[in-house]
Amino acid sequence: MSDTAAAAQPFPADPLNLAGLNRQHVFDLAQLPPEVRRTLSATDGYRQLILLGHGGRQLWECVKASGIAGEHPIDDYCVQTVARWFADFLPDRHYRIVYPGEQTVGLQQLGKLAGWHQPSPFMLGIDAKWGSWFAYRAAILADSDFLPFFPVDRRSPCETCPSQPCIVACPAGALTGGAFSFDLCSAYRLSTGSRCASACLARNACPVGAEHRYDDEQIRHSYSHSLAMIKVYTARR
Ligand code: B12
Ligand code: SF4
Ligand code: SF4
Repeated sequence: MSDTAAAAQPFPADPLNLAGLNRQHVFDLAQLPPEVRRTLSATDGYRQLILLGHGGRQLWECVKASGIAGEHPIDDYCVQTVARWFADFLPDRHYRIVYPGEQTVGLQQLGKLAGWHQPSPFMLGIDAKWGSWFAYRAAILADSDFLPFFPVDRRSPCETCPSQPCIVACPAGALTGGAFSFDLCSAYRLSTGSRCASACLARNACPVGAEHRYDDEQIRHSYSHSLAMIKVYTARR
């Protein structure tokens, strides 16, 4: 057995999977490119970054079952779950949750490194299993000794998607011309009678991972948050 294997601790994935945090990736901080590392701010004293995400509907079910209410029930639930996971399985390890938090962690860049993220025309990451129905839920600095994970190898479904129904489905034409227009998307989402106030028709039209599409309540919840943020951005301009 190599020194690395002897020092490595097993990654307790099952409790995270049960809690709906069913995507996990461990990075050694030393392996991360400087531009990604910079987004984590102070990393002194930590060896690893643990990236947790969810795919599909289970997380929302867990959040509802937890009874956590408030403005950010998913984030609050995830922070509590991470704290419990460390207390139960890594009680002697130090950790710091950098996402959710105040700073903008490069989550999609981390997703690219983990193999979770392939670009889609509507700017969300996509992969062949979950489609776009996944998100990043926690990024944690830790002085853990897990074996770093290998990236998952899933090709971009967009490269072999002949009719690209997402592009056609966007009522704002925000995906035409080969680049996403945040301005067209936002203007349409904010317009009176918009069909995208609480959903993205392009995302809904993508057939990949359609069985993992969030339920309507979760979609409404998330999209009303992003619509509120778009209103704030627009008011500042
Ligand atoms: C700011 C932000 C937004 C802004 C986008 C403004 C803008 N033009 O960047 C707003 C509020 C509009 C937004 C909306 C949504 N977002 Co958002 N957002 C973020 C956030 C917090 C920061 C992105 C950022 O600035 N990164 C820093 C810069 C330096 O990185 P970057 O590599 O240059 O930019 C990347 C992203 O910004 C992205 N990007 C650029 N423009 C846009 C525009 C949109 C609409 C989106 C989604 C992404 C995106 O592509 C870049 C290349 O990787 C990230 C979380 C994070 N910490 O990364 C989530 C994140 C990108 N969003 C996410 C999601 C899911 C959404 C929504 C679908 C949420 C919802 N259900 O409503 C909507 C999109 C719907 C829509 N059409 O409006 C997910 C994507 C998951 C995935 N599968 O890839 C992320 C990663 C959050 C998470 N916890 O998982 N978001
Ligand atoms: S509809 Fe096709 S091009 Fe659009 S996101 Fe899905 S796989 Fe990619
Ligand atoms: S939210 Fe609506 S306008 Fe924006 S990209 Fe999706 S379908 Fe197009």
